[in-house]
Amino acid sequence: MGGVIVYGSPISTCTARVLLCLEEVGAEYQLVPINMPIGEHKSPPHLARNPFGQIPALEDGDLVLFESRAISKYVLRKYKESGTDLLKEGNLAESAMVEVWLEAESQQYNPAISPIVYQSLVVPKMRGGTPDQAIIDSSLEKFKKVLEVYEARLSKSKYLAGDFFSLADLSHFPYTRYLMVTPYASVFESYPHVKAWWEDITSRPAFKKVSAGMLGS
Ligand code: GSH
Repeated sequence: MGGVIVYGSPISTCTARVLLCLEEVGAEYQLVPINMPIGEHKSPPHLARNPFGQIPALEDGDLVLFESRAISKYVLRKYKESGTDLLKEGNLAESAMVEVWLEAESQQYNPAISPIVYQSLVVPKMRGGTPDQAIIDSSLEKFKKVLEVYEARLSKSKYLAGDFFSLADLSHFPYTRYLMVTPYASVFESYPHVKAWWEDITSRPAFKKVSAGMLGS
């Protein structure tokens, strides 16, 4: 099998981000599973790929990359001839807006949503523990403030960076996909433009395919 190699797990949010990019551009790739429950992500062969001992990592010949958002940009640049342009690098203003909303995803959206998903999904289903409701409640308050900003933005443009689908939208998928299988999915009901945006992006074939490999499908 040819193409790039992704080391990760289809249920991991950061792996899903990279797989979505590969699916969007129609690239040939191989997903090599890393067995996290037995600690394979901390083993010397994987530490050689990702020195932080995390997934995903991507290998393309001699080039080895980690950090899912950086890998995503590499994939989209490598396969730009596919005709799927999710970075808009030919337009200074559009590409800057893609970067703005990618940063918003990693610096604002992700820190607010990830503790909700971790406590309400990962802790009970994968760690056999009891969710910490205080963490969920305070994160929900933070997340609602972030969603207010998103609601205002998405009432002015169809997608986050403008009236075009981009990596900025795609990057929000993995954690939001997991929030939707928690008891807190209903938080989106108060934000109609965010809800419509979510329904739009999840109708894409790449999203359906990657989603099918995630938990709670
Ligand atoms: N910023 C990194 C990225 O975007 O790739 C985060 C990677 C990350 O947190 N990966 C998780 C992981 O490997 C799985 S989704 N966790 C195990 C650990 O941190 O030991």
